[in-house]
Amino acid sequence: MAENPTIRELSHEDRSFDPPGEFAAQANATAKLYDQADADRLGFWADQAQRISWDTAFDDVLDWSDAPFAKWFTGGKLNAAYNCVDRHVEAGMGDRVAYYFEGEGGDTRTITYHDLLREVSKAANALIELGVKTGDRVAIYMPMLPETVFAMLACARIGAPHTVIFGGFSDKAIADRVRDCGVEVVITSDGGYRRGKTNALKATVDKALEDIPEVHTVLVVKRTGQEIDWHNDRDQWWHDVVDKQSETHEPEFFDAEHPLYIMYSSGTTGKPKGIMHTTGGYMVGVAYTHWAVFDIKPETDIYWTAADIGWVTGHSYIVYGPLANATTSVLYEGTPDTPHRGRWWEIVQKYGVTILYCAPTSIRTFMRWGRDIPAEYDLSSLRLLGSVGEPINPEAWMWYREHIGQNTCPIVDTWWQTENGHILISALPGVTATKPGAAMRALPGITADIYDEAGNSVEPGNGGYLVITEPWPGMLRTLWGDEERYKNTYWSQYPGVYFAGDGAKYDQDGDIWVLGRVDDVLNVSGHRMSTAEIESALVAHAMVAEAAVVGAQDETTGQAIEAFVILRESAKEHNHVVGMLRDHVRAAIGPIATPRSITVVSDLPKTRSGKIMRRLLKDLAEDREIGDTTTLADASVMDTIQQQVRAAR
Ligand code: 6R9
Repeated sequence: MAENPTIRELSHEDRSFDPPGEFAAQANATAKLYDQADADRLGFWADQAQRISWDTAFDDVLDWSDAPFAKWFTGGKLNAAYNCVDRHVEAGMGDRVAYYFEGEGGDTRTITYHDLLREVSKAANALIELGVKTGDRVAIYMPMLPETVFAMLACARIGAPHTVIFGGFSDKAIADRVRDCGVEVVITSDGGYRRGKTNALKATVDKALEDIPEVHTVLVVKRTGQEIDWHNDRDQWWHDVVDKQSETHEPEFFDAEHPLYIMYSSGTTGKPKGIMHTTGGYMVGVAYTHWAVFDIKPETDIYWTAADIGWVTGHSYIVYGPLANATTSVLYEGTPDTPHRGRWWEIVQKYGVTILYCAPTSIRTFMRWGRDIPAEYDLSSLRLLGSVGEPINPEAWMWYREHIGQNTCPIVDTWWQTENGHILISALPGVTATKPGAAMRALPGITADIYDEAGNSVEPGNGGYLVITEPWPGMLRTLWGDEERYKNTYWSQYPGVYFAGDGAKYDQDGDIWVLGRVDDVLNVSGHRMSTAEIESALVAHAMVAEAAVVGAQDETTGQAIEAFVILRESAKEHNHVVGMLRDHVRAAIGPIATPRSITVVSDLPKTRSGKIMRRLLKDLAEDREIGDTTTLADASVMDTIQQQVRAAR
C-alpha cells in the first residue's frame, strides 16, 4: 500500500437539496427516529419488530455472544409468507392489488392479496407433495413472473430456503450453485421473453443438471410455449402439479433464525459466496427500511422496483419488504427498450407509479437515449425516486431529478449489499437533505463509519474503508457451508466490525460518499483514487453517457488510468472526442487523473445488477486473457469491446 493510505478526494460537489416541505409534512420517518435509535439501539429494533406478526414473541433482541454469528429476536417464531400474505387478507385487505404484472409483450395480470394467498398455498402444497421438507433447499431459475414470487413464498411458507438464480446466468453458474447448496428440486420455466425473443431457460437447466442426478424434480412453468426437451422421470409441469392442489395451507411457524434464503454473490474472484439470510431479523429489516426510506403509504402508493428478482434488490424490495407492508407493486418482465425506448415511462403513466427504485446503469442508459423520450409521458404521479447498485454519478443523479423527478421528487441513494439484506445507508426523504452522488448517512438503528488502515475513524474530508460497527437485523448469518470464509471475508480486517469492501469518504459535513469496491481503487504514482470519481468527471461531459475506468500496469506510474466510454446518442458524429475528453478530465480533476487512453465503446461489461465488471476491462487493458465471465448479464459483450479496442489502437 502507498504511503498515502487514504483515498484522495477528487470531486467537488456542492449542490444540496433540502427535503421539500410538502413531502416532509407527510413523511413516515421523522428526525425523531435518529434520536430514538441513538438513545437505545436495541430498544429501537424491538419497536421496529412490531411491524411483523410473531406467532411466539421473542425473548431477546440480539444475542451477539458468539460473534460474528448473530442471533436476532431469539425465541421468536414467525412465518415469512404469513407476514407477506395471510395477515393482510385476515385484516380485510384481500382485494388490494399486490402486483400489477406487465409482460414484455404487453400481456398483463392483476394479482390481489387474495390471489396471492391462494396461489402460494397451492404451490406450498405442491412442494410438499414433491417431497420438499423444512430445511431442504429449492433453486428457482425463472423470468420475472408472478410464479417466481409464488415459488419463493411457497418455499418460505414451508421453511425450505430458496436460492434464486438470475435468469440470465449460464448452465455452469446454475450447476455450481445447485451443487454448493445441495439442491434437489429446481423450479424454472420453458423460457421467458427478452427483447422480443424467447430465451431458453429450461434448456439451460437441462444442460446444468446433466451430471447432477441428485436433482429429482424440475418443476416447469409454461410461459412461452416453446419447444423443450422433457425428462419423464424428472420434469413436471407447474400447472399439472400446482393447479390441482388445495387452496388452503396452514402455515407452520419457524424460529426467527430459521434460514429464509441463500443468495449467491459472485465476489470479484473465486467461487461464489452463498450468502445466508434468516427469517426474523431479515423481515424486520426489510419492512422497516421499506417504510422509512420509501415513505410507503400502502393505501395509495404504486411502488415499482425496476430490478430483477434474481438480485437481492428484488428479494428485499420487490418481494419481502413491499409485501410485508401490504404494498401494491408493479412487476415488469422485460427490458426498458422493448418494444420501444419509452417503455418504462409508459408503465409509470399507465399505472400511476408513485415511487420508482432502479439502478444508476438504467438512468445512464436513459440519459444516452435522450431526455425527449421520458418527456413524451405523464410522469406527474411520481413522488419519490431511489437508486441502488453503484455509486450514482452526480450528473446522472441530476438528470434523474430533472427529467424523471420533475425537479421535485426527493432522490434516495441507497447503499447496501446482498450481505446486508436491506438498506443501511440512505437519506430519509422527508428529513435529510440530499446531495447528487452521496448516500448520506446511516439509517436510524445502523452504525456506519469510515476507517483508515489502522482502524481509526477518518476525519471529514477524508476517505477510507466503509465499515458497519455493530450488527444489524438483516445481516447475513454465514456463508453457506463455509464459516471460515464468512469470518475471514467480513470480520477479520477490524475485530468485531463488519468490513464492507467498499471505499468511502466523508465530506466536510460528515456525509458519506461511497466510492466503489476497494479492489477498484487506483494507485497512480502513490495517489489512491476512486474509479467512481474519474468516471463521474467523464459522465459530467455532455457527450458521455457512461464511463468505466481501470488502472492498468504502468512502468513509470505503477498504474495508469484507462477509460472506456459510451457516448450519448446526440454526440455520435463528433470527431476528436478522445482528446477533448482527456482535456476535460484534466481540467475537472487535475493532471494526476488524466487517462492514458480513452476508448469509445458501444457497451460495457455488466452484472445482472448493472455493476461494471472492471476486472474484465483491466484484463483487456493489461493484454491478458479475459477472466471468468459467467456472471455477465450479456456474455457476448466482451468480444465486441475487444474488437472496438483493437480497431481504436
Ligand atoms: C444492493 C446491492 C453490493 C455493492 C456494494 C457497493 C455497490 C450498492 C450502492 C453501491 C454506491 C450505492 N453499491 N449500492 N455503491 N452507492 N447506493 O447492490 O447488492 O449486488 O451485493 O452489491 O454494490 O459496491 O458493496 P450487491
